[in-house]
Amino acid sequence: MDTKLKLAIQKSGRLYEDSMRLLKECGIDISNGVNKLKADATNFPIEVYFLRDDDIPQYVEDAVADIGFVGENVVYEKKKKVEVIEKLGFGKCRLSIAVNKNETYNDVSSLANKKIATSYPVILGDFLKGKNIEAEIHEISGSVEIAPGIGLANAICDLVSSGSTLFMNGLKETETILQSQAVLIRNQQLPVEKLKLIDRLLFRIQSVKKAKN
Ligand code: PRT
Ligand code: ZN
Repeated sequence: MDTKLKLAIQKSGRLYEDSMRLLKECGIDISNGVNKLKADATNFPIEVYFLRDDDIPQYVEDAVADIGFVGENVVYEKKKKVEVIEKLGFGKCRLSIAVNKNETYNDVSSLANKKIATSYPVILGDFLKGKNIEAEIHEISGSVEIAPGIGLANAICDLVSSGSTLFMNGLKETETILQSQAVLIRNQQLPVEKLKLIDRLLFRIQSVKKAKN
């Protein structure tokens, strides 16, 4: 059987369109089947799996998928054994700390003994540890920006792109703890035939990126 690369991308959401566009710009045509769990390329040995972004690092670590397109924020939060091989230039955002706009905030020490709501407890925990700050991390899965307004937390740590969500919730951004964009990740133990296919894909991705600069 011919070797095929198994690529995991987000099924729907902020990375879906750009992931599909990048493949197209790389000259890879995906036959968009009715069953959108899996699709084949017609002109490159690749098959695409459509998954929730949070699951992509695990699938790649387990070699269910060989490679994936996913946000660095998810890669660093999940701490799976995968290799980051290329920044893809889309899905740009930052993971930031924000507090009530009227709150005094001098520097990270202002977070000491505060309660911080986030969906990124691992990255936030590492950041606070690195700064020697003791604070309580309150993990919530969504609508993080309303936490200070309803008295659930004193601060939040969440993804920001335009900043309008923070603004609309009366919050101000005080620290950026991670700059993020979509990246190409790969399993750490791939056979040489798959590595060769990744090199072919990577060459095309880099050409697309160069053409845009
Ligand atoms: O269903 P699934 O689990 O796959 O999707 P999801 O809902 O977890 O993720 P999704 O589609 O919202 O985001 C996918 C990825 O896009 C993230 O992991 C980031 O890598 C990237 N990305 C880029 C963003 C943003 N920009 C972004 N602005 N992800 C989320 N946001 C949210 C943020 O959480 C906040 O609620 O947008 C809001 C802030 O936006 P602004 O423009 O108001 O600042
Ligand atoms: Zn998700």
